[in-house]
Amino acid sequence: MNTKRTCLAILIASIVVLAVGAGPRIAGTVRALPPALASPGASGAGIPQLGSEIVVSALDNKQHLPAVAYNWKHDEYLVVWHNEWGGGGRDIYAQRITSRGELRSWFAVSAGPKSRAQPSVAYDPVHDRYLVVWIYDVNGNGSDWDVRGRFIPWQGPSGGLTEFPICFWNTHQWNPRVVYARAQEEFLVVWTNQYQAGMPPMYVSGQRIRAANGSFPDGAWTIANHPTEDRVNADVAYNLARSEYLVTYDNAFDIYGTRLTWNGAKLGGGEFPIAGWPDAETRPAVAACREADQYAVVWQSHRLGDFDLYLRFIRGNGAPDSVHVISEFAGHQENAHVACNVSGRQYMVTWQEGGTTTYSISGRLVNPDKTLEQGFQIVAPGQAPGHTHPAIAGGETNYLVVWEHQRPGIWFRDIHGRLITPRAPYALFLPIVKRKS
Ligand SMILES: [Ca+2]
Ligand SMILES: [Ca+2]
Ligand SMILES: [Ca+2]
Repeated sequence: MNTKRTCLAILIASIVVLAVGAGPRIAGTVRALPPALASPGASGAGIPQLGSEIVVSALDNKQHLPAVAYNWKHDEYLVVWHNEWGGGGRDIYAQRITSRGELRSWFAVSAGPKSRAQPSVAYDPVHDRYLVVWIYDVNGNGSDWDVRGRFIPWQGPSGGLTEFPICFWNTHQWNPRVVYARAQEEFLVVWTNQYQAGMPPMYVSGQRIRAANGSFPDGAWTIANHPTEDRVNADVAYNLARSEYLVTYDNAFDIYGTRLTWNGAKLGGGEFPIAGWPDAETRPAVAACREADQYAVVWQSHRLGDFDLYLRFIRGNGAPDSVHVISEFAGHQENAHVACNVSGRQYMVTWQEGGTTTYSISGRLVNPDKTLEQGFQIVAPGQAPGHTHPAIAGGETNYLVVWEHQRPGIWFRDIHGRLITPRAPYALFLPIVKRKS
């Protein structure tokens, strides 16, 4: 950080401290308005530059739940999603997109007669390939869902790298999320388990996977459970500053987290509350900015009849930090997702925003120094239900946001995206030193 930027950061920090006053109260207390509400655009960076809308996939089917990862060795993104055929079968597809928005190859990650859905993807620079994970309908009748994965080289799938089971317990596995741990050269996959009988409650498990060969250093283990409450909607971030993880989830009412060492041991006494207001807080997403040794957790809160979005910083050592409003406008702000850029210095949050029938996609840049830029619209509402379930990855010069796009007047649903480039003076992407691997 140069002198000018250091001074700017100190100035911003001073302004924020003045504006904040008393610290936020959150877990288990009456809702106090979070501190950053009055300071949008604190750094003066303004609305970022939006690239033109990208049609990621427009097959004549229903395409759902996109996820995206950034590959800095080739300066491109890989978008994955599940494609629902007219007959109801589902497959996992992928599309490469350069950081300039050019489409590269399209391919199937996993396809066949039994459904595959809910993909997640992470990038391994050492082997220059991705791990894509998803759920798989083992019996083809919905009676037992598993987690599977496949390594995908950067240019596309290899016949020698076939899909493999990650969890095949006879309970249901849902919503897997994968993250890459650079120091260990491992992936961590987390997911939710559900007994077909409905009890015991749903709980969150994890599995470490060696990036070199797909082997498991340990068996799967329980990250979060409770005797009478569910633990669901798990997400995970890896903080390279400490080689640790933060796993976040909800119990349908509040947001919780558990920090893990690189080998999966629980830190700081295990589960801790992140948001415990009287309203229902659900669907957390988490990212880590390693240069700040910090996590950002976003979630939706159902209050006064609609959803609002909030963010809490968690320090690398696990200390819960300040709470900020992402959006409290009328209507629903929901299904938030967050990413840090590849230099580890800035977050971006994206979400779906709307009323009763149709949704737009919005975004907001969030700085680790706790300044928030003003929110902006990424795509306007379209044909109901419009634009839903956005996902984001941070690159070197921009972020890629992708979402479900309802094609007007027809059953088909596509995947669209847009590149978001932050503007100076908050030039957080310049200049960074290219790492070796
Ligand atoms: Ca299963
Ligand atoms: Ca609550
Ligand atoms: Ca709202």
